[in-house]
Amino acid sequence: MAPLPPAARPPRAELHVHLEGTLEPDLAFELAARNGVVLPYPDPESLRAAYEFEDLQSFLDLYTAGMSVLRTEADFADLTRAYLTRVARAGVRHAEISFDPQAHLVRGVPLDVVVGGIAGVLERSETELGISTLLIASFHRDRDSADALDVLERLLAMAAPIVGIGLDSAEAGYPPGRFEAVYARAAQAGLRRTAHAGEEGPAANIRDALDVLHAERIDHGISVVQDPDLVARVVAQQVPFTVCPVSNVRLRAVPSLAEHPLPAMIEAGMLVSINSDDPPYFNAYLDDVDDAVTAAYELTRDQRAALAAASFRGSFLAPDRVAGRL
Ligand code: ES4
Ligand code: ZN
Repeated sequence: MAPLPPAARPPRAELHVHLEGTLEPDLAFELAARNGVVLPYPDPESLRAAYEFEDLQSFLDLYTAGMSVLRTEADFADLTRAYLTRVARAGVRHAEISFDPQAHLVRGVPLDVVVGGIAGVLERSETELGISTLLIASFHRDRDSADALDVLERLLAMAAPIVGIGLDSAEAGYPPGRFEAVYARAAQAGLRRTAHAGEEGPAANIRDALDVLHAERIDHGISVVQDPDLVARVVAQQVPFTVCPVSNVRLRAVPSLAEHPLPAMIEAGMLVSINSDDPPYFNAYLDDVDDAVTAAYELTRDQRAALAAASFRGSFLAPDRVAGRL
C-alpha cells in the first residue's frame, strides 16, 4: 500500500517519544561543535551507520553517549523544536514527550537548564506549530529509587511543568516494584503515571506496574500477550498501551513486524496507540511507523482512523479536551 500523503494523514497524538532519542546525527554534530564536545565518529553519516542494535542495552549505550552534546538551555530548546517541526508533517497534533532528568544530572547539567530549555519551546508549540504538548519526567529503572524520589522532589519544588512521570531504560533484572514510593508520591502530587514494562521483560512486570505502581498507562507492554488473564483485565479497564512496533523490531524484542503482537493486542480490544520511541535511532518518525504498520497489517482507512482516535483517548489530556480532538 502506498504511503499516505501528509494531507490524508488523520490528526493523531504521539504518546511515547524520548526527547533525547530524537537527536538527529546532524544536530548532534552541530551541538558538539557549539559546545566543544568531540564525538567518537568523524561525521553524521558514520554516526547514523552505527545505529544497528542487538538489543535494548546496545541502543541505550549509544543513546546515552549521544546526550553528551546536550549542555545548554539552547541545546534542549533546539532539540525539542527539531522534533516538533518534523512531526508536524506527520499529522501529529498532540505530543507527550518524555525526558530523562537523571541522564543529565549525572553529567552535571542542572535540572533548570534541561527543563527551561524544553519548556520554553513546549509552551509555544500549540500556537507556532499546531501541536499541543505535555511533558513527562522519566526515571531510570536501573538506578536507585531513592535517586528518582530525590529528583521528583526537586522537580516538584521548582514547579516544573510536567504532567506526569514515567519509568524507562534497562528492564532485564530491574522489575518495577522498587519504585512504589516514587509513584505514590507522584500520585499524591497530582501527577499522571506511565511506565515502560513488558518491552524485553515478562508480563509480570506489566502486572506490577499496574498493581504496585498504580500506573495509569503502559509503555510498550508487548509481553502482555503471554498472559491471557492480564489481557482480559487491561481490555476491561481500557488501560492505554503505547506500542512502538518499529522500535521493538530494531531492538530485536520481536523478529519482524509480521511477528509483532500488535494485531493481536488490537484484536483483543486493548486501547493501543502506535508510537515512535526514538525516531532517528530507528530511522522512523511517526508517519514512517504508521506507513510501515499500515503495509505490514494491510490496515484499512477506518482502522487507521480508529488508531488515530485511540492515540488521543490514551493521552493525558483532560477528557473534555480529548472529546474535541476525536
Ligand atoms: C528507550 Cl526503546 C527504550 N526503552 C527503554 N528506555 C528507553 N529510553 C529511551 N528509549
Ligand atoms: Zn520508550
